[in-house]
Amino acid sequence: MSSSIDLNSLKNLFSSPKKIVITTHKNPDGDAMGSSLGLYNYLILRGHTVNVITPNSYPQFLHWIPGNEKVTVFNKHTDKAKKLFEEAEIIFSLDYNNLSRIEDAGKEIEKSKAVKIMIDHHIEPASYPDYTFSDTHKSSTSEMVYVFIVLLGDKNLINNTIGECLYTGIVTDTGSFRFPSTQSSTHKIVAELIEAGVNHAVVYNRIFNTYTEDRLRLLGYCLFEKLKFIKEYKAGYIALSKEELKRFNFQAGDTEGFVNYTLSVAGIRLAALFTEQEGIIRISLRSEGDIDVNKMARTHFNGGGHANAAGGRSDDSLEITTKRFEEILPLYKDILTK
Ligand SMILES: [Mn+2]
Repeated sequence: MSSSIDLNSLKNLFSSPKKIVITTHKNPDGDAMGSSLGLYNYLILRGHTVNVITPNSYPQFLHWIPGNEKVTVFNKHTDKAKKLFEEAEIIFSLDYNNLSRIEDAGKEIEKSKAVKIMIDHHIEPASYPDYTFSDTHKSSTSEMVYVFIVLLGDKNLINNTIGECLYTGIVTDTGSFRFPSTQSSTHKIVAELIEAGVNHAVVYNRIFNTYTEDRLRLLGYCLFEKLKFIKEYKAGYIALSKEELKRFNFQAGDTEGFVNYTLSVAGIRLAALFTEQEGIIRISLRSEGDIDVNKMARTHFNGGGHANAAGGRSDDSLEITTKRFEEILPLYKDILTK
């Protein structure tokens, strides 16, 4: 993590009870909720008053995480959230690097005089926080929250509750420890979490074995009927219209992870998923090795993320957007086909 942090001033900040708000990115995933609630459960043990604010709601399979009842969803309970922001003395930004990632809640953070702390692993962090813990090599923000708690001298406070939260973020953001971002430090931290009492098999079941029948059938439909390969460029994609999503009673989060199946085919190195939601096309990109989908998302799809996992959006139709995807492939021919 960044070495420019004045650790004593940071420790001092938390030495007396504070009103703290923890925020995380739009469409919160396992790492967003796991890191936020892991930090929440730690800070309440230290005697602080803590609330978590998400820009919008998040999938049901994350609702079991300890502390979930203390989460305020900004676009549902805006007045309550605004009041919490107003009263906050410390505001955390977890798992995002820029206030644009939290939409309207970002304006409240801009206005606030609270001390701002960012803990995140996405590239190019914005400069608004007073303290920035940014490490793009870390597997997950949850791993960084573990290190943050240790830095504050409180490793002994990491219990089963905090552990379950952080484990959730690590296991989801590493694709169950298979993505290249998984380091030896990741496994060492997980070992510590298991020693703190985390039952990883139970947590795994709560996260991954929670498909609805509709979601499983939507996956089957994607793989059998919708997956399109452009083998010349070692690429493949799935595109789902709003009518198709409706047919399977689509709920937010239902297509989470679907994009990865395309990469499981031998010889395929670039995968995309396009879904027509809320009047825009949402795009997920995944790649293998040195194919930089963060750059691709930034250049062509109003997005960004990590080198091997990024997202974007398009205001054009599903047809035009997938056509654009096919048309840009020749630009990356050398890297895709090497
Ligand atoms: Mn993350």
